[in-house]
Amino acid sequence: MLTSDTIVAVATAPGAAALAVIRLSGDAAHAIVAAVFRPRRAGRLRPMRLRYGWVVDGHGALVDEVLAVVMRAPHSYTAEDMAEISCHGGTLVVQRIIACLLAAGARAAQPGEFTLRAFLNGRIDLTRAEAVMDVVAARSERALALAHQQLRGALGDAIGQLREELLGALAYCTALVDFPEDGVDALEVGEPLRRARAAAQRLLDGAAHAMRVREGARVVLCGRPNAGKSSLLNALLGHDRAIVTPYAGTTRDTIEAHADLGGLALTLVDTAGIAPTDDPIEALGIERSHQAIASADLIVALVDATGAVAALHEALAHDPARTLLVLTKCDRWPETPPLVALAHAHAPPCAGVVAVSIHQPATLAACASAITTIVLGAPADDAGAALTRPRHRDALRRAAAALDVALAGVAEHRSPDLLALDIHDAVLALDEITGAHVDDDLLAAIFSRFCIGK
Ligand SMILES: Nc1nc2c(ncn2[C@@H]2O[C@H](COP(=O)(O)OP(=O)(O)OP(=O)(O)O)[C@@H](O)[C@H]2O)c(=O)[nH]1
Ligand SMILES: [Mg+2]
Repeated sequence: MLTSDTIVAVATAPGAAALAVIRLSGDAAHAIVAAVFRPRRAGRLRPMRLRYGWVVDGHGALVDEVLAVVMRAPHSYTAEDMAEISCHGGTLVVQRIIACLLAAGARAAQPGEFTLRAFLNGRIDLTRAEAVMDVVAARSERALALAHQQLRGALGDAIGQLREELLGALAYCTALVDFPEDGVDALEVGEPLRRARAAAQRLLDGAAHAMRVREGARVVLCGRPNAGKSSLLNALLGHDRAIVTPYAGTTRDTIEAHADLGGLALTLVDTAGIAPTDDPIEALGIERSHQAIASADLIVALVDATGAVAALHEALAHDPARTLLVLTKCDRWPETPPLVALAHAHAPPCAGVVAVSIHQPATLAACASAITTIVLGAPADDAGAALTRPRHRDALRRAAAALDVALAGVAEHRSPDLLALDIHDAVLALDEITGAHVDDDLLAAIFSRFCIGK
């Protein structure tokens, strides 16, 4: 391991709290903590033993009552010598302790610098480093489960297996370069390449699903005034977020709310009803509705099932493939003929059709389930491994393209040195995912999104 300067940061959220945790990592972490910590009972700090005492400043004045612990490299988060101080969770207390630690020789950590060190020291690969942030940022049960899976190494391991297949084929081709008269055995090279290509495809097929699970989706409720948009928003949220009245034109601005629907983090957007208007305020609201629809991952188009057929066509005018058609107020159907049959018969193909009533919980559950099913798309079928970021998907696409070229080369009996070049390209693309081969700009971009102290 390289020698490293010692970084310090508060690892807990700012503000008043029961506790705050300050962490240090680097060669001098133990010495710096020892310089500011006065244990109640004499004796050195020993690894993994929590000690009770006080932090004192350079003049010997008491700063706070704390618990301190040190960890010895490589048995720590960063794989370096580390220390943690649990103090009272006040903004000023934390600032003063950090000032003491800086005065004793530490330097303030950059965002994500602890996890960056864990990566640079080889304790975790880049997929697991990213998963650390995903665990912190997870807004839904599924996103958290996915992040934990990746933290345990599911994606890193899957990419590692792919890489092994390729390295075997690469070694074979490289060995043949000195014996060109032997020619490439199409099975010896083709089989591992085909296996790797198929595994890459399975991961690529599940990428959209995994990214949705991680990022959530923006679901926009739209339709004519009075269609029941705000009522559905409130029903899906389980509380009254938007005003509902019998008067058309109640909602004038977009209203956003976060919901965990079926374990998926969704941003639900209620909009002003779309209808011809001379009122300039209403027109501004409608303009916002159109903007919201344009930014939607899924458009939920509401049509009052007791209303006019024309509304059906309007509802599917935006982007039918991204639209779930929702026929509302279905509790009223015994009195008025439903549009359901019409919707199925006349609507252009859309992502789905459901009927709801805010008075019938089963219809609301069906609507929620239709939303999450459409948003999620096809699930990945690779046990646990998933491409959770565009960066993973782009790199694996490049690996797959290089493999396609190599496989075509095998079929055309191309020379082993040329095959080796293509296989090597594929390996490099895989190494970008795990970080075995990655440039500093990408690392800086990834870790700058971390919080300080992580
Ligand atoms: N019977 C019945 N009435 C409903 C249902 N959903 C909404 N309503 C009623 O329809 C009226 C309009 O509902 P809103 O949710 O305000 O409709 P909206 O689409 O948000 O209307 P604007 O904000 O004006 O565009 C209210 O009186 C609701 O109580 C339903 O499922 N069944
Ligand atoms: Mg409304």
